[in-house]
Amino acid sequence: MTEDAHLVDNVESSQSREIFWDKDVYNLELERVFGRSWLFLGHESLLPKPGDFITTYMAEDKVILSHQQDGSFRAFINSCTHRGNQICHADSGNAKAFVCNYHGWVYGQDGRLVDVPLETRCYHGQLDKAKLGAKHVRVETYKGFIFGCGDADAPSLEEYLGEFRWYLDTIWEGAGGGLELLGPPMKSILACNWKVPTENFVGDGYHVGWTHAGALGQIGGELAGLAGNRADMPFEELGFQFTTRHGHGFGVINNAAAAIHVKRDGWAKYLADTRAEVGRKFGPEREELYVGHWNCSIFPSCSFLYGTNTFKVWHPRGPHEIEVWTYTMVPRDADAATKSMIQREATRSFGTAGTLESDDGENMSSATHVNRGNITRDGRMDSSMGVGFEGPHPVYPGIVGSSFIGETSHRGFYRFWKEMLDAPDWAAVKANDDNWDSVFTNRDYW
Ligand code: UNU
Ligand code: FES
Ligand code: FE
Repeated sequence: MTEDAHLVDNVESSQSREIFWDKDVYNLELERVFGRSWLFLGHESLLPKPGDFITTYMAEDKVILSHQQDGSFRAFINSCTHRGNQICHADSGNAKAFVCNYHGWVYGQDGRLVDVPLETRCYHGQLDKAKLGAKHVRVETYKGFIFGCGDADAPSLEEYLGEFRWYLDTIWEGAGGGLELLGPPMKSILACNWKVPTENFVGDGYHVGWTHAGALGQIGGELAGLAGNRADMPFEELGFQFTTRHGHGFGVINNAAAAIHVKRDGWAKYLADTRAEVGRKFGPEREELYVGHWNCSIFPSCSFLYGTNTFKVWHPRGPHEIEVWTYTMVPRDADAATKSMIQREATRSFGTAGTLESDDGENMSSATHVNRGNITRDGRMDSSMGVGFEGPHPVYPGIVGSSFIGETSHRGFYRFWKEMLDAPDWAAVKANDDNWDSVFTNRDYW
């Protein structure tokens, strides 16, 4: 199924429609993509105190993320090692221990099995509690963002983010205060494959002026000129697209950070007040990125719009459905009024019932479910926009596409997705580190 260019053809820049529909592809993704990647679990700001916990998912696996007494974070599978019942049913809270509803087994904040009702009487001293703790997954954090990974052989989170940290630091560290996430997340169900929103956020600059034409016209401001994708729009000067080693990527619209926000005084002032410090720390190119609008995906299933400041996880629910979790991303050191203004505007535009969110939803389910047709699902999809108008750049890491409207970051995402499906283990992925970008052929573009 994966040994050739059938699912993803990097030369033709096309993908089989099976990638959105086929159950075997999905099962392989659970193992080889979700089972081996670093997956977003939460942000320190969502569980600030020892004992604080949140429950979330790593793909279809339920997990508890728990703030330890020593300040570190641990994550373990939210399923009792006795008869498999879900251990914790709360979304979040502060707990000394987690008690299973079914027979009362008690797990500590660290996931160890600490107490079993009637232990001596019924187990006759034969139960080895040390072996029956909840199953742990690796946890690492980067600038307050907490990720989990189910593969002991995966590289560290920092290596996994790789050169993409050069970009992330611009906003995840920014002028120095960093970011926090406002929760609890809004939750909704979309009838689509998880890769449709991921590819949309990683680099679909093409749909912005078309799908969102009405909303952009209403909002007005910097992006109103995109509405309708007219021939006279400032195409080359709009921005760039980026893709990196492990499929993470984004598109940027220059000078448009706050463009989707109608009420934006506090946020626009925060950016104006802090951009010079970002320029001093990170240089002029990243100062420009800091005041641009980003549509971004972190491989495989975490996306955000910087500037609009919506932050999303696409939890897969089988090949044809996802659960969308939506947080708001705000600067930690902004004042309370600015944070709540950003949260209101992010919710208005990209919350569950947001104006732009609902523009996208129907396309996403349609692009998935149309493939139920036997003739349709046999076909392919095209992502060739801007092939050759991209390449390695003297300043920006990874591969850089020449415009915000292109499919450079789609190609980078699917290139790595295919690499993960094909690779027997992380050692095989690492073996490609020096030539991963050879599919982007125009070495002299920049
Ligand atoms: O819908 C989007 N992904 C988007 C909207 C991206 C950039 C600007 C506005
Ligand atoms: Fe692109 Fe229809 S025009 S999916
Ligand atoms: Fe959109």
